Amino acid sequence: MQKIKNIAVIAHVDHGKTTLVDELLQQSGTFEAHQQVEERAMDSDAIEKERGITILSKNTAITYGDHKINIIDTPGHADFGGEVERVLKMVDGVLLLVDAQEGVMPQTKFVLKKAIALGLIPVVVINKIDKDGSDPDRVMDEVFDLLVALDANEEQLEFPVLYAAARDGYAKWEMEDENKDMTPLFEAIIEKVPYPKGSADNDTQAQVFTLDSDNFVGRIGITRIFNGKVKKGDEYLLVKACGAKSKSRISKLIGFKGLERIEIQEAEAGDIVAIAGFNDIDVGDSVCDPQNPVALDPMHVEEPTLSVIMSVNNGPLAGQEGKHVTSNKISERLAKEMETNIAMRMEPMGDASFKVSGRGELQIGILAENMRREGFEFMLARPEVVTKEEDGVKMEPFEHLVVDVPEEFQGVAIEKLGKRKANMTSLTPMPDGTVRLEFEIPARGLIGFRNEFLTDTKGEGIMNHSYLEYRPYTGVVESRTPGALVSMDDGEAVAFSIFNLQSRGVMFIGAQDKVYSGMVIGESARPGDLDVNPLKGKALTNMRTSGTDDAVKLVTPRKITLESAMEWIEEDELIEITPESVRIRKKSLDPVVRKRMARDKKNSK
Ligand SMILES: Nc1nc2c(ncn2[C@@H]2O[C@H](COP(=O)(O)OP(=O)(O)OP(=O)(O)O)[C@@H](O)[C@H]2O)c(=O)[nH]1
Ligand SMILES: [Mg+2]
Repeated sequence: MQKIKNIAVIAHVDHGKTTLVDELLQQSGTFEAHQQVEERAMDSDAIEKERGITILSKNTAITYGDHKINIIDTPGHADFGGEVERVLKMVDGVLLLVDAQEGVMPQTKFVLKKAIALGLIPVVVINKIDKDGSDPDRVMDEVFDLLVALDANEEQLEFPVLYAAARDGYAKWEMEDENKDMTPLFEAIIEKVPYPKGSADNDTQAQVFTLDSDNFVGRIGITRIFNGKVKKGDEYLLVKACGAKSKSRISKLIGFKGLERIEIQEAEAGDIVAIAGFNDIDVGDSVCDPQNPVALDPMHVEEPTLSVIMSVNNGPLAGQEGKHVTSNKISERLAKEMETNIAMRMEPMGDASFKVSGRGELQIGILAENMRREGFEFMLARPEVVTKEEDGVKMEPFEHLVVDVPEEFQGVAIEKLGKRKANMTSLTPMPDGTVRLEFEIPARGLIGFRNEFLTDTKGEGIMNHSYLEYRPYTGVVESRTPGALVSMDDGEAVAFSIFNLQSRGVMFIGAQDKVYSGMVIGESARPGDLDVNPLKGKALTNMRTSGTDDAVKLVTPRKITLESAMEWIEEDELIEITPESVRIRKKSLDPVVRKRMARDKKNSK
């Protein structure tokens, strides 16, 4: 039997997981000498590359001496925490990376909590020790305290620690050691991570943790084999989480080697392989011996905490820029997403609309971004938290929030968060003159907070949050104060009128942009919406967009992105998303209806 180690690399966002995997691939000699490899090679998806973040967990395998090491790189952003949760059951050890300067952050806690609960012993890697502000001793203490707080057992508290600069390609056991290469980390993996349990002689038991597809063979399930063997051409029983069973033959078996996939004939207990041949294979399914099927526990992933209504675009510009615009197409696409993305949910709401739930705005935003790139057109409403009832009490999700701000902004941050029902749990002055504030806050209070926070801290504040738990509902939380500038006509915006409107607030559109009645074209400088006419006036020929003629200068409009729009909009507004545009509009395009609604709202207060 081959000697195998299965590990997942886990950490808070940006602490260097994917970079570390690059180095492990490089230094294990997995690539051919002439092979050109991109930086952060595991971030293979287009949006991952653009944003420099990992969204989906992905696996690779390397050979070190006589060992095969299967490595799963996981995403660090809190919204993709579900990915990490499901992967942890597939491995026998984790590398927990912690930035030597930032230290323990909200998602460090979340992922470590899950790993500890599963009984895994973390190999702690204090990374980025090359940074000027790094403080490995402090960070090491933070990790230890966190493990104690998480009720780690004695064995787990004796976790091994290494110091590393993944980007520079070295890891070491002691800070005093020389900066050489990754050998100490390879040794730690071989020595400290247990071998897989289970045996190749038992009946087959494997579980799917990721889906993939291939134009030739269709759906592929990436599985961890816990017992027995899987052989190409043999028949197995697929057992779904709901208990449904179906028999099929493995038409193709694929093994991993670096960034490549190779066809193999057979694999056995302990390994991670991809299998094709089961048309309805899903994440969480068990692949079992047909004679003696013993399914594995279905995967549990924490429930979604945020939901958004997605609906068919019914605005005046609908259908002009997208290919897929019908409710059927949207429904099909969402259903497909839910098969692979077990942390998300979808529920048809009637009226060509769907409730899409996930872990956060980024997760839902990435789905929407993918859809628009595929040619979809649709609308999104304001994100709402998912509340639930426990023993007759209304409960809502709470988040653990850490903000790092220069000292002078400490006051404003505390004040603003107080209004959003945040409860401060600690205040720590950091060596670099900033202050680290920790809070527990209803997830509702965080919706739309990022923009405000960045403005208040002149862009210098950093905020990070991660799901904590459900707690009793806290009542009304403050929301956006400025009103919207709403267009009262259809057509193309005229530079002259935009110039005149600039003094009223911040514009979202520029000259010649298409607008329609009820579309939000800017943020008003005052509370309350204002109907304005962006089409009025003469089309001046001497208008300049820049230059010294300051009498007619147009300010660059604020760019509306999918995520900034999700943060910004109010309950009575929608985001219109097409492959080419992101627009904000009022739910009701009719100004008379809006006036009546505003009056009713005022009267009911
Ligand atoms: N100074 C320094 N920077 C590093 C080191 N390792 C990684 N980085 C940088 O940190 C940034 C984030 O690295 P990634 O490898 O993408 O981090 P990640 O943990 O995979 O991020 P997510 O997958 O989005 O959670 C990149 O700009 C890296 O170049 C290091 O040892 N030292
Ligand atoms: Mg990454």
